[in-house]
Amino acid sequence: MTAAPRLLVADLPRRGLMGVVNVTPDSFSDGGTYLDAEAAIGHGVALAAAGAAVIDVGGESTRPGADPVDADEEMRRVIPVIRALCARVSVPVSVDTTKAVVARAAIEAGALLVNDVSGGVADPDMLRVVADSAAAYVAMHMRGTPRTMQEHADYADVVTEVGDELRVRVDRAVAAGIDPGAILADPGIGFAKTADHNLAVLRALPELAARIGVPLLVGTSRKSFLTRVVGDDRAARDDATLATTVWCFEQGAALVRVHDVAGSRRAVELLDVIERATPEGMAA
Ligand code: PMM
Repeated sequence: MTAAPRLLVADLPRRGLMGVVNVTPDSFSDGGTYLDAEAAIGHGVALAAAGAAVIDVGGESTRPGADPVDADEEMRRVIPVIRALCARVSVPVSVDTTKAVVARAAIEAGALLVNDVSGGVADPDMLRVVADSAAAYVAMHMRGTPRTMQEHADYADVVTEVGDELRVRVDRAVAAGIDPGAILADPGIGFAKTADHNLAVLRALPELAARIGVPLLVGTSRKSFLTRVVGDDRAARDDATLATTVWCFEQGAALVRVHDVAGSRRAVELLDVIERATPEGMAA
């Protein structure tokens, strides 16, 4: 029998923020900044203090065209950071990996959640490792690999196809023994999708959630499709990210993955205040 999950999606706060720690030389928006373990640990501690509900640690860049990293190098990057963060922060730590051996080592180091951008497709052992360790699981949608995914950005109806493909991945995770209450699905903004596909998916988040049947995690933070609307400078990308974060929460996302936790947290607090406001104004 599989053990009870050590983290359920219901344990996370409503409108939770997943703060990103990329321990990579080449990630999309913060590559190279936190390659040093001490810098990465300090950053994770700061994200937790700023109000992150989960700290997500990744050691392999998933930007379009990125070269793969072998498991030993990935573990060398992320395991010391995960171990230190688990000792120093009170929120759950997740590992962003597609490799079962990395997931297993991360769970042994204290990670409670495995964030798999391949949704169990890249490594045939992944779902079993997650199930055996009673960790929580994020099944993300992608086609191909980060190196090839943009060649697969071809859909007749992106919302239906992403929903159906994700549903299959979630069903496989449940069949492997992962508790359905410990699974999040992620439509994979920017993964095998054009800017138009990303916008169509964001527009249809409630429909996607209904199709898939588990709560959604969404990651739009600083992604290049935003530049199509707001232009390509860093401040504009952060402004656009915040708008999409608020959109995702208002459309029912359970968790949103962001780089700027402090700014997102302020926006979430405002959403909470507006929601609780009475006819007289701010609730006591
Ligand atoms: N995006 C990136 C990496 N990991 N994981 C999930 N679940 N969802 C995402 O959208 C996602 C991810 C790429 O962004 P980064 O390189 O800026 O971290």
